[in-house]
Amino acid sequence: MFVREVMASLVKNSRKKKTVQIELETYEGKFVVSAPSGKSKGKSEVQDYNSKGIEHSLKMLKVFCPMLKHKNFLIKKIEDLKLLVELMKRFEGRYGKFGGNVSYAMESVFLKAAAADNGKELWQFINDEVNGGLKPKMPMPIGNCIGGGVHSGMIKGKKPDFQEFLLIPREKTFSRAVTVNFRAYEDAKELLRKKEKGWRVRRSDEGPWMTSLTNEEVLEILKSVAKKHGLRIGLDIAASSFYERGYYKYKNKELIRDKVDQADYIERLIKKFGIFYVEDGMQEEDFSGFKEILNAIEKNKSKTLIVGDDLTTTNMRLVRRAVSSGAMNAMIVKPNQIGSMIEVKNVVQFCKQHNIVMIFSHRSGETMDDTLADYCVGFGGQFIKTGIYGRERLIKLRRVMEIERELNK
Ligand code: 2PG
Ligand code: MG
Repeated sequence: MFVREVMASLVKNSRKKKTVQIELETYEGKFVVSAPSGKSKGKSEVQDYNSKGIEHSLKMLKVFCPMLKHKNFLIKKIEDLKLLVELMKRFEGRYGKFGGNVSYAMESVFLKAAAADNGKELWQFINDEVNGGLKPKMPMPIGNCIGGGVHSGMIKGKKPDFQEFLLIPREKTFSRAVTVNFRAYEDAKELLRKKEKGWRVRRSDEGPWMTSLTNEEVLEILKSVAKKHGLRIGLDIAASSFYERGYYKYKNKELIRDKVDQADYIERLIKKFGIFYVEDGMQEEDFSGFKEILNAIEKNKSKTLIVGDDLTTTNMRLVRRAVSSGAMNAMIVKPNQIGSMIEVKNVVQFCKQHNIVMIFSHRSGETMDDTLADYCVGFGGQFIKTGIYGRERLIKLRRVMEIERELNK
């Protein structure tokens, strides 16, 4: 694969914040990838840009990108990114770190071009390597329906303490699942209007409805739309975001829970509302708290997914620890948490060996990039977590639908 040109620029994400975009031109065409950005980040995530900021990363890229021009890369599998990674590392040795968002975008755009060079789409290129080219099983979407926590930081006053109230279809096709989720999201709007005095249409970071109801009031709404549409319900508690010095500090309603109370509370909610999916139910360093919840649901023969996100940050060391300590049966994969596609592949293979369900996830700050969809299908993720509403979210859902159509031809 012969590099004709590589260019870096800054574009705005869904929060109107700057993020990096890399464009690569080869004889096969032009390829573009831009990086998403998180707000409720795990402590162990790699830094997204150089410690001097995104502008500094861009300055470094303006020097680095021309150095790639006219170079030839032979990329037949993900590991072949090594040459590119080495060049970046050597450059970083002299000028400081690019940051995980830069390496994510750079490696991804090279993979896209490499796929085309091999006459494949990105999902195919990865599926051929990771899944021996077998026809991939379509994921199901996990859609953010009602929001709270730090993602609703722009509203003053009350909001649910949990970050995301999620809808998870169980349909034969991905496209049907997307339609069902959207209908349920619209129904949730009407229920919010009925239940909350003075409610008006407002959406937070990833497109979910904003509300000042409590966690449990929102769960009642979710339960009722889920029943009507045959959906499962999920939560991203993002517990680290309201954990302070040993305690979970709830604001709506005001209450302080210690570790034992928190685990009990989550277990009770799972039972009461028949919750199928709980992400980051405990703060990110509490592997034993996660384990307590997982043990309790297994004792009840429940199939609820106990999901690590901030707990694991797509980092092999933490994933190993979480699995060996029995803390989770599912995890979030966000490539820019680790900023290395070789690491993502290692994590995926480890999850497959240990029957850990994989959820490929967007970030709260997103762009019009749909690479996540190809990664989810190619790596064999069982779920893709995005919003239900908003063009940066829909573009990823549409891409999965496109792949589904292609596969069913
Ligand atoms: C999460 C994500 C995406 P952020 O916590 O799962 O919903 O949020 O991108 O802000 O880390
Ligand atoms: Mg999360």
